[in-house]
Amino acid sequence: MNKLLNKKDFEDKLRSMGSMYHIHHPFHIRMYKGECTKEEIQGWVANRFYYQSAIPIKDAAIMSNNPPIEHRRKWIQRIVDHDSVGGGIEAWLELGVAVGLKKEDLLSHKFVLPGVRFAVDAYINFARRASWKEASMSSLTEMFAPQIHQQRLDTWPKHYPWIKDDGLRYFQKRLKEARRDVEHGLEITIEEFNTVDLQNKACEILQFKLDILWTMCDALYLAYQLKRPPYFNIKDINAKRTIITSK
Ligand code: AHQ
Repeated sequence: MNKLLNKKDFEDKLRSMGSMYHIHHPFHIRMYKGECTKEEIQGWVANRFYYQSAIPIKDAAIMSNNPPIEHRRKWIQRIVDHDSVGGGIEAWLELGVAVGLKKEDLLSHKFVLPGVRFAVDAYINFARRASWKEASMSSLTEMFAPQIHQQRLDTWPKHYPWIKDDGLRYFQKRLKEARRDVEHGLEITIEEFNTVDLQNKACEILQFKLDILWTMCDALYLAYQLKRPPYFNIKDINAKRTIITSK
């Protein structure tokens, strides 16, 4: 942008970037159309656990970069939502069991693809290095998350009846939490990114986070849909990361 946007136009500009949200990635399109195999779903759940585990670490990094207390009081809830007993991390482990994996398969990160690991680690390292304001606003891809959680709740029971309903608790839980977190993230962003340069910077950061989510789907699509996991063409190696459900 080359002129300062008012608050509404700035929010609209950020929301317009939803056209690049990973809900539009071929991997997610296959998923909500019911075209994913059991292995693709298992691979997604096992790899996304690495992302989910990173969220409270990322949020703690933001807290360590000293936001004002009125923001710390709200931001700490994000860590509680994930790490508490019965929280998001436990709910995702339940999802892992519901899709036929062992909790250890997720906790060990043994199925995490290099592309997923690099994208997630880039997010954590960004949050450690960036100012609390920049790292806070990078969470705003969640403006688009309620739609993707609802889409899973609406389509998985029909398309993937082999997945026990109690595995979907995470998506249900996140619907409300995401909306609350986005409200706070937007409040910070609209307030703090208040010059042309800062508004452009905010768009760059949101693009970076959209890229992280898209790149994770790219790695998953290559490995599980196209059956091209890393080193797929190299014989006799033991760096297998895909999930062999049939054997
Ligand atoms: O489960 C998700 C979650 O807890 C968060 C926190 C937030 C952040 O701080 O970056 N982003 C996020 C997201 C979650 N789920 C993703 C999904 O597709 O299920 C979406 C992701 C996001 O939109 O950033």
